[in-house]
Amino acid sequence: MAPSAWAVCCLLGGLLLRGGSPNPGPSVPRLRLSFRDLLSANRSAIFLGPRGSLDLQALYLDEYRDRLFLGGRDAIYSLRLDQTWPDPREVLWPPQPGQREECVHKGRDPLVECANFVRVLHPHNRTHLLACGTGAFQPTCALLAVGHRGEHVLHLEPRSMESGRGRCPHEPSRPFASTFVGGELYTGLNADFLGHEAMIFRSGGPRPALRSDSDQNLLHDPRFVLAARIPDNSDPDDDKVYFFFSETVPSPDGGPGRVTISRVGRVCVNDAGGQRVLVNKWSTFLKARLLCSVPGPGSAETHFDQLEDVFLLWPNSGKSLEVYALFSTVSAVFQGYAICVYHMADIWEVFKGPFAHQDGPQHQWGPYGGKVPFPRPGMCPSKMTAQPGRPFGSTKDYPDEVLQFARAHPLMFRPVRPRRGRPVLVKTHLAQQLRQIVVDRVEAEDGTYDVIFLGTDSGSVLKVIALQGAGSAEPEEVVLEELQVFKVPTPITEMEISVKRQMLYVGSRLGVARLQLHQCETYGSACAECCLARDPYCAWDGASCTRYRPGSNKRRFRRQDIRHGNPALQCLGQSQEEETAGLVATTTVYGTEHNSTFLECLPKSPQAAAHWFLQRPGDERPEQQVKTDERVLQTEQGLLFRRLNRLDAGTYTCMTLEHGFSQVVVRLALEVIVPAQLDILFPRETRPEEPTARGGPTSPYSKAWYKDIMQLIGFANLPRVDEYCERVWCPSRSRTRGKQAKGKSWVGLELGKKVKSRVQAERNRTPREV
Ligand SMILES: *[C@@H]1O[C@H](CO)[C@@H](O)[C@H](O)[C@H]1NC(C)=O
Ligand SMILES: *[C@@H]1O[C@H](CO)[C@@H](O)[C@H](O)[C@H]1NC(C)=O
Ligand SMILES: CC(=O)N[C@H]1CO[C@H](CO)[C@@H](O)[C@@H]1O
Repeated sequence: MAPSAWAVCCLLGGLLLRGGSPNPGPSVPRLRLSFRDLLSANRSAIFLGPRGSLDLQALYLDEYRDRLFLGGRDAIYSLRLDQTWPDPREVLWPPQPGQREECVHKGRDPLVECANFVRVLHPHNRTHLLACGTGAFQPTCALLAVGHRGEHVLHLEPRSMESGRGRCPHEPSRPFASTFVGGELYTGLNADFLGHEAMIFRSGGPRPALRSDSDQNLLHDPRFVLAARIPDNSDPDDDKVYFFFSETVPSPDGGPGRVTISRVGRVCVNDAGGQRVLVNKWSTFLKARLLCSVPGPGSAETHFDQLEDVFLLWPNSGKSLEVYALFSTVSAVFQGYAICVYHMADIWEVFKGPFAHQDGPQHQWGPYGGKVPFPRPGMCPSKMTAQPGRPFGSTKDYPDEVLQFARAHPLMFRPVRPRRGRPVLVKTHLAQQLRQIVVDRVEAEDGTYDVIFLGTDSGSVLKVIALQGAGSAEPEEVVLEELQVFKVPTPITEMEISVKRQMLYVGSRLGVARLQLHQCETYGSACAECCLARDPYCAWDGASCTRYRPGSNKRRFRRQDIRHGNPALQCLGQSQEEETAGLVATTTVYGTEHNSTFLECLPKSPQAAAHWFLQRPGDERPEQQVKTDERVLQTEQGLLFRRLNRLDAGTYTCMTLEHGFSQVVVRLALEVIVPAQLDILFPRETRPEEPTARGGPTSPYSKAWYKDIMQLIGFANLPRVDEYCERVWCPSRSRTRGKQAKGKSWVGLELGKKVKSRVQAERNRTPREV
């Protein structure tokens, strides 16, 4: 299995690489905003608590009370969403006396494990939350008084403190999922001290606690990601709690070894266990595989089997719920991520389909072909089962035969396939890992788009759309923004969206950030820039780039084109700026013959491809595309002449092309100074200061004057290029940095003026032939 997986992975990697254009493709974020950019634009605000780090474990966004509750280390916080951020309340909740010492005594890490890490925060009733923490390896739950809506109260009810075993893991780090339904807490966790005993557990109500049967091997080393109640239909008796997780199971083809597989599992809310069989155990538990793979050459597929995160996109009305799932590959040699979308209706179909059956541990799995008893295992006691003459009002009434069958067949035979049979997005060769997913369905002028927010392990959030092509074409990925939410690289562990507030709440171990979903003015102040941004939230309103609101009466003025991002069509005559785009001022720059020189052109968007055109002096023909060769190189930052020739003189125009829209970025008139002129211009003692003493002894005009550009252009040296430029050649850069004047020569402008006046003076005095 391993070698073929290798081959497929590498092929996939290759295909994906080749699929992209050599220019920076759309998977490069069109806009990158740093931590500082976000803060200074009021796009984000951050809360790290009074000690500079919360050790955040749980986040509960309470839109009813307009509050954000945070579970940290030995503390819980409440932040008001409707006030100037953060206005916090804090309640300290350390472990019970003696527990910390006991935890250390049992050999646990005093810093990382022996504290009360609050991992559960759920609404209990209108005035209280249920909170559970690891309690230094003795899980504890308590009720937290938070007050009515409009109050900002926060305190623990001391008398409500009770054991949290089965309701909260012992450790802060182990994957865990929980949900609170009808006064009861459903958890998917490893419930024992050693973390070996995986189970789905229900507790907290008047009914006896229910758990999964540990003899039955229902769960194999699971990593729980999400638990949620999802109604099947309008009959509340049919309501189920769904669990999303990955597990490591014995190889399904009976071979040696174990494989990771992702699952959706479910139990009925009204499951009461069996009467003689499965007493106080789940009698309705079923699970199915969640498939997310990319077809490879032949029949080989690359599977994304490790579930990282799940987001439930609730429909407005009438439609079925959509499940967005973020997966990663399990392979040690190939790191890739995929996002697959599942219709809830397809998940229900799989649970209605055949059960998986295995004749023995060494046998292949197949569909169960025999008779399935009634009520069909997995069915909740409801109107369907309580038919006249069939009095199944509770799972306790189910015949033993049904419970035995359920016990032996917890797995469905068919996997759940994603919408369109493949991922909406595949990401490989990423510098970061992806951890969290949140999706917002946005109405735009030309359709509805799902904007995907991905939390990375380096403290940033990617904002992405996947454009579905016609027919079977691969979806096109557009990375709209990369937002560095946390100052230091730290994995993002929580993400919640408030559509009402148009905010994303992003948590890492350090703390939590509030991030606006969009800030349209950041894209620029011209129609073309707004259009090229292709952000479904934003449109050109005739004067600026602003939030697009469907159905508003200003609608006919709105310009937006998410699918094609074509400003030529959208922005015709929309602003002065576009009409005068061809009139970018020409800047004169100088280079010395036989030396290297560099003409810089920094496109606004990394997705734009730059092209250089040259108009030679006295040439009547229209400007020609610059021919590059060994001597003249085009780099991502501009045009590099390794050795300048006097015939290189002329006017260079750098144009960028993005979605068929071309824009003049910079226009530079290059004058070539011949060496003889220089010696006259700068007698040795009055030459400009040499930044480094690297000039060879034979060079009459030091090589250091230009420094070795090749070395500077090297990728690793990029920051140094700017620094160098700032210090030596561009003292006036900050003053001249205009909207369009992004280009500059390595000969600084001040210096350029000086040279020019000297050249003029010398020309007047000396014979032309120098
Ligand atoms: C920053 O954003 C918040 C939330 O949108 C808003 O309440 C606040 O007034 C803004 N502050 C400034 C200075 O713009
Ligand atoms: C919520 O539950 C707590 C504890 O059971 C109780 O004291 C409180 O009165 C309840 N609040 C409401 C509004 O029912
Ligand atoms: C590196 C390089 O080509 N340096 C040249 C710079 O120009 C002078 C003449 O002004 C040449 O002598 C150097 O060799």
